[in-house]
Amino acid sequence: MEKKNCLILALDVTDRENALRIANEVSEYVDSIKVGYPLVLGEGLGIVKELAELAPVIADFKVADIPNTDRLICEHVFNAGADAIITHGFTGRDSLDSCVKVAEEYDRDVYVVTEMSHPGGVEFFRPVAETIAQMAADAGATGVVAPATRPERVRDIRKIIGDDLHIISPGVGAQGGSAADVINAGADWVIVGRSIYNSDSPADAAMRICNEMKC
Ligand code: O7E
Repeated sequence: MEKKNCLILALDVTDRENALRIANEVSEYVDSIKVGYPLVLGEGLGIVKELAELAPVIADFKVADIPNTDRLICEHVFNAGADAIITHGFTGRDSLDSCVKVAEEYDRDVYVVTEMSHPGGVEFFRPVAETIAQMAADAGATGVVAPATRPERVRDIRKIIGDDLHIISPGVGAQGGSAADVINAGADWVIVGRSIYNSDSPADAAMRICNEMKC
């Protein structure tokens, strides 16, 4: 993903018409569009190809299965036109290796969740987040997902992965995180959903976040 605006749109609307309208309105401000279960279950995987004409698509399926099933999911998603996939790490190194291998075959990206941004994200992830971050680096992932709601954790995780891996960071706006703070803490991109797609003017909302980050 090319870094221009440091902003990724989380497009969690559930219908095609709204998805394409919002994506069109904000495409000049975002480096990528993250698509997950809400939209794909609503409209099918075909929406990925349509959105990919506007911006690179990150498929957020938080893949968390045995290596063979992970492989099948990654192949489907990359064949559908996604530029990157998001996977969990707690399933272990062999599962992650499987995703990285497919991504290398397709020349696509893999991001691994470390600690999640919501309050419950500390319950189980906190004790293992650093270990997962180290595994992501060892496995050759493109980057990790770390919480914008806790910039200090982004700092901790950056220390572990060094400068070679990217950090993409959700939790800005609706979840209380600040885009500028988390970029200063070491994130490469913020992932923003509701503050943009629920706004009366998604383009203005996206532009404001870009201006705040001065990326
Ligand atoms: O709170 P919003 O509306 O700005 O949306 C945030 C998006 O990031 C939403 O799609 C949610 O599923 C996702 N997300 C988190 O909010 N927290 C996490 O810890 C992880 C993710 C996520 O997308 O993980 C993969 C990047």
